[in-house]
Amino acid sequence: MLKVATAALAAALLCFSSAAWAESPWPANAKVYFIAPADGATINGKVIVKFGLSGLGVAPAGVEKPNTGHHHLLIDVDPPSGAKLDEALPINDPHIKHFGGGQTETALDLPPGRHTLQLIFGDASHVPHDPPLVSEKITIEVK
Ligand SMILES: [Cu+2]
Repeated sequence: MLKVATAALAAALLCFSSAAWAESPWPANAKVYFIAPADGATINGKVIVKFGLSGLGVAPAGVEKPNTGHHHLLIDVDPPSGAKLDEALPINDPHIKHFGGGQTETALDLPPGRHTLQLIFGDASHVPHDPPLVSEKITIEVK
């Protein structure tokens, strides 16, 4: 009897965890963050942005491998929300940069003034998924 109950419980847990997996493909400990620049930094010239990632791996766009994806940089824009999270991030949007080659840093030419930067991770097909894996949003001042 105990064995049957244990097996039923194990089956129920398995169902539950695979359902949760379908909603969020990102591991619970996965994290994206900025190594540089620092929040509030004032920058002269090119903005060197370094992307941090833990709990996941980087793979180029188009490479389907579990627990991998590529970085996207949101410039002066909020992350998508709702149903948009299950669609590919737009390719030709000047506010969204894809790093589909698997890059982990970039140099930006931004006009002088205040800008916000935020990272959002996407899968092989550029889909962020719901809930999205995003970094904190940082604000920088370009001279
Ligand atoms: Cu992409």
